[in-house]
Amino acid sequence: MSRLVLVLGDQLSENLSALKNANKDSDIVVMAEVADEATYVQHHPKKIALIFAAMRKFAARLRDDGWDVRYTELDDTDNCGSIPGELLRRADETGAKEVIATQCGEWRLINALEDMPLKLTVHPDTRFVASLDEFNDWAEGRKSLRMEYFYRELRRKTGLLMEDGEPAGGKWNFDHDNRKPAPDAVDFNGPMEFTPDDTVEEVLDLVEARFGNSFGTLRPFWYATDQGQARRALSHFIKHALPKFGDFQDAMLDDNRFLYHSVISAYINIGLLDPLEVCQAAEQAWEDGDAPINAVEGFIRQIIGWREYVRGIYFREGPDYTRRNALNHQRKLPEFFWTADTKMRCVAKAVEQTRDEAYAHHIQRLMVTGNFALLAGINPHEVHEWYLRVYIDAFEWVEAPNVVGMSQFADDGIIASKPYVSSGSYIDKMSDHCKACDYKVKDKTGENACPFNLLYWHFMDRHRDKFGGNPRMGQMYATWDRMKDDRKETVLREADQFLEKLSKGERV
Ligand code: FAD
Ligand code: DLZ
Repeated sequence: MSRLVLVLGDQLSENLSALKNANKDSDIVVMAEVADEATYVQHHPKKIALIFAAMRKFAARLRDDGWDVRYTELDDTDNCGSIPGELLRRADETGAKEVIATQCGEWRLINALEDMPLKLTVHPDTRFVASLDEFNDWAEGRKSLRMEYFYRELRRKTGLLMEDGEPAGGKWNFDHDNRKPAPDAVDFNGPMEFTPDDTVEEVLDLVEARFGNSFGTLRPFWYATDQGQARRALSHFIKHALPKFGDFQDAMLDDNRFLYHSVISAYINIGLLDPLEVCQAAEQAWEDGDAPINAVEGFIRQIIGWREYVRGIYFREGPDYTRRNALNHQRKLPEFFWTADTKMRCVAKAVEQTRDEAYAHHIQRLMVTGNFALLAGINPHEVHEWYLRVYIDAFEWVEAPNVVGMSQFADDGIIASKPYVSSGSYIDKMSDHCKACDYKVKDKTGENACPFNLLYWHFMDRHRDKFGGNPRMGQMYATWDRMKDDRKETVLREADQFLEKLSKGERV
């Protein structure tokens, strides 16, 4: 008897475990564009377009390869609107009684599938370097789960940048050579762009009609939507940007949205690129003498280090992770996260480019929008929902640990050993935003003082009970303690005034 093989919108890989465990001659692939997935948060229209277009192309590829694919388009009249509903409908249609799936990336959908009245066999998602069992074995019994040590295990496992059992270049980590301030000029023109073909155009019309009012600009749409295009985008990055990736990884510029970043996270996350293949391509560039070790090691660490590690944390910590709020932050997300209407130029720039591209690079996410939300005490669940909505690469398994854990410290330090907070001077050092900002980054108090300067000390002061004993923050508390009392009072008063304006929805 036929079985149904579920392929989700972020599982578009030929070597998907569900496909590998199915029989092409007798089993039936089910793929469905459904309202539940398209609306469980109000995704950026570019994200929905990428997923639907890539799903349609992948379905065509599977059919060419001989699979029987039952594909439901969003506007099909008999569309049941949810993944379990579509599976039940296809089971009715075909007489199938069993579903084969690959573990999906959000607890929400895992639970919905488990509740479905059909026999379900779930295979592990093998599109990662480490299995969840390997992560849990590594994590078991450790006092703290620092990414760096897990990363080293995966370097050994993959052999990436390893020479005779030792790290290539004599060090595991070359960050000391990275993270230079923003360059005066960037000689990379950004990610490879693709003109929409007929399939993509059809999807863009659909998305415009159904989701055109959501936050985010749909057109121009330039993302890759199949494996061939994604591989070309990867090669373009390796050749033209990887050599300087490390140097300017943390830099930000008013007039350059991508600097030397790869912009491939969405392609990896939905299955168009394989993470190991990406890392091997970067390693090859180093072996060929085309990219320096600091760039290549830094890039590989993001993928086999951070990406694998946050996935392990998401599944280890369980479904309540997105509700954690260790610092009891309760302020509402300010409206300017949607409008970009703020005098803080760095924030306005990050939100504008998020709206236009569904993309911001790591430091914009962590040290601009994330930093602001943490300093201002925004409710971390609201912050989490914002990130899940606005970025093209956002799926809960990767988004939530980055936001709830790394950026908002809401998991009480499982991921970060100290909160990622900074005053305006960090943003000034790493970017050119402050030069043209309405606020003055050099002003620590007063009418024009950069809000990051005020809020930084406010954060440190109000969370002293939690962080006062943290050795990595001792120096900052010592600086605060050395400040004169009247100066401290001014800083805290002005920060309070700023936060009051923020809560009232006044323009800040
Ligand atoms: P590059 O800077 O070129 O890095 C190369 C690759 O490394 C990325 O494509 C990505 O696959 C991987 N990577 C880098 N950093 C991380 C990380 N911290 N976690 C996981 N993978 C990483 N990444 C997502 O894929 N989805 C998200 O929803 C997401 N939300 C984030 C939210 C916050 C608050 C922060 C601080 C980071 C988040 N990240 C997320 C991680 C990172 O910012 C993005 O992966 C990266 O910006 C994507 O751009 P890029 O492809 O140009 O990456
Ligand atoms: C994100 C997304 C969207 C917008 N739409 C669909 C869809 O219509 N059909 C589908 O199979 N998958 C979609 N996805 C991806 C899923 O939301 C994703 O598989 C889960 O969140 C688990 O990661």
